Amino acid sequence: MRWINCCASGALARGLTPAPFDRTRRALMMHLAGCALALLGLFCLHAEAQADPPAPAAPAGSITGAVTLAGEAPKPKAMEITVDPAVCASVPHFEEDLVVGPDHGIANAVVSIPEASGGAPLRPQAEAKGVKVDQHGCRYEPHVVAFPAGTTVEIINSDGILHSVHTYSKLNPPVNLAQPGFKKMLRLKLNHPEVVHVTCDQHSWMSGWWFVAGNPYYAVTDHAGRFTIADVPPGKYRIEVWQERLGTMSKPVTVEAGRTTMVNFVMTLNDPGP
Ligand SMILES: [Cu+2]
Repeated sequence: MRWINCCASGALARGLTPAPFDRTRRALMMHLAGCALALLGLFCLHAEAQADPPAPAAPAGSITGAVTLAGEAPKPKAMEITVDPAVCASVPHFEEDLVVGPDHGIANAVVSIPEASGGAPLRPQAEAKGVKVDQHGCRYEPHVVAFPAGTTVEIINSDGILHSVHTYSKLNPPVNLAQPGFKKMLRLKLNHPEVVHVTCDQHSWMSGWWFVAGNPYYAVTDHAGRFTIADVPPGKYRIEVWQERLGTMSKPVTVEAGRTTMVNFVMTLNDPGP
């Protein structure tokens, strides 16, 4: 018991001169009691400090809405499959660069919050999650996938024929990797936020997009163009939508604690195509 020794030696150091045994013992006992009280006080202070809860963070908000097309949607165009038809023509092929669903909703657009504008700082990077992209019937499933930088994409070859994974990117090193039928999976890590186009040199119609986000605040629109970005810290931001054919548009948004903010985008097709 080091503290008893410490207190006892403290008592002696304070000039308790050798005295009859009971005097010394009483003085020592009183001093020990003082030490015990002081220690108790310290414990109490410590316990109080531990019991003190941290200041609660403001509850997050969320953003929800829809991305729609102004005017009539172009009719989906079927594609002619000329290579490996036994496998590639096993699923229907339509151009997927603009997929419009009910109520003009645009599927496969990516809504994100690229930056804060005077609001709460955004976490720079989300925890990387496993992302899978399958090559099935010589098309990418899903056609558009979004994930945070630092994620490793698993590229599956469920077709069992030769594909190649040819990426077009600026910040992440572009690759052109053959993936023969026996190679069921390739892994590719993407460390930098940007939009990456993925194609296949064997099947010219194959086209996919990987949206590498710089933070956890993004969502891919569903078949009806709807999206939700949850758990956004309250603050002012710029929210942006990207669509492979229509480009990008952005607008300011204010997220309030514990509330859902509605944001809708109406995109315009300037080039209706042939
Ligand atoms: Cu291919």
